[in-house]
Amino acid sequence: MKIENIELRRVHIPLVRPFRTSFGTSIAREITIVRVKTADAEGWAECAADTRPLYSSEFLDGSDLVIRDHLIPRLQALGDRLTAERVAGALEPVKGHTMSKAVLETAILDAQLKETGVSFGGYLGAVHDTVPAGVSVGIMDSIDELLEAVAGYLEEGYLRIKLKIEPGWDLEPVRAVRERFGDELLLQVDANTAYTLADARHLARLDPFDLLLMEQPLTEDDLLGHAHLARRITTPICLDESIESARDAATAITLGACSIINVKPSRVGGYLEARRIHDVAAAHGVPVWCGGMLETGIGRAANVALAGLPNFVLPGDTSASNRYYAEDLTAPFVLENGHLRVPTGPGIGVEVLPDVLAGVTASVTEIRF
Ligand code: SMG
Ligand code: MG
Repeated sequence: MKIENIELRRVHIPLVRPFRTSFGTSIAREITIVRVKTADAEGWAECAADTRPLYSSEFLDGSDLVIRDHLIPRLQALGDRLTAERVAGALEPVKGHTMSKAVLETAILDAQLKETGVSFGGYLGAVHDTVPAGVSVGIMDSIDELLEAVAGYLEEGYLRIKLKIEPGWDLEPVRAVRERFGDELLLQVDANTAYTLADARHLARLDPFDLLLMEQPLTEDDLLGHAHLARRITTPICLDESIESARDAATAITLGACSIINVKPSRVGGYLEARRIHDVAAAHGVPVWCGGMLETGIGRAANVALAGLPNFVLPGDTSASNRYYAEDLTAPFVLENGHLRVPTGPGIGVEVLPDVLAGVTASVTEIRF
């Protein structure tokens, strides 16, 4: 495959409402969108790195620099031998930086699939036309505000609710949501590493609420801590931040550190590694679901395709466009009976809207190949 140029575009898009997690509040997404141009196609992807290194060590300005000075030169060195399947190997000598690697592999894969007329879902092995949608609900100022937000999402048709938790915002919001919306509601929590093993007894107090899972209670490199915690609570533990590769997944499962995995392609270096995690988990009988990083339609399209694979058996954080943005960068993803439709067109299967993109663009850097 011959690339003509790669464009790095910094965009700034306001969120429809602030999103608060245990590590901070987002009121907008400032991200880099990558466009790969070949003679016959344009491939698109978005980088999940946030302006601050709080979810993981990666952050936007650092990511742009790594992409420009350390990753793209390694792809240029491949010349015409470059394919999406060769990206990860070429970038392997660079340690870490999974989000920066993922955005390049994804944009190149999109261009490659568009050249050959294959959809992401078809390439990855999706077996479903639609995928069930959950929604991630941020930490709020009051329980009343939370209940109102959850009620609104359930009215829209969301099939599962995830509550962000932190010390001081855990038992009460979970109890309030259970009492108000009943035992049938699919409910889970995400701590984004806010607890320590010393909180085990406190976290066990969530057990009676019959949660689907507790996501990433402890810090990301504490697999052993999660394994200990798993023996002290009955709520299944799901790992997010801890899993950056299929090897991590195999280790965590073998240690008993998790019994469910949140798969985010951006966190693990791209869709090829994400599919390997799906496969490793399936081989162990461990269910997975597709996480989210507040993606625009560009990233969402590929995530929804991934969520169509057979072992994605739990609803994902793959919500509709209007959960995030008043105006998305693609035609909006909409809920249909609580589901999103897997795009079927070539590549990511959605078109980027040029006028909307131009309106949110802060700067563009073009790198000739
Ligand atoms: O895309 O709907 C979404 C966000 C889902 O909660 C979500 N993501 O830890 O799972 C997670 C968080 C990380 C992003 S917070 C800005
Ligand atoms: Mg998470």
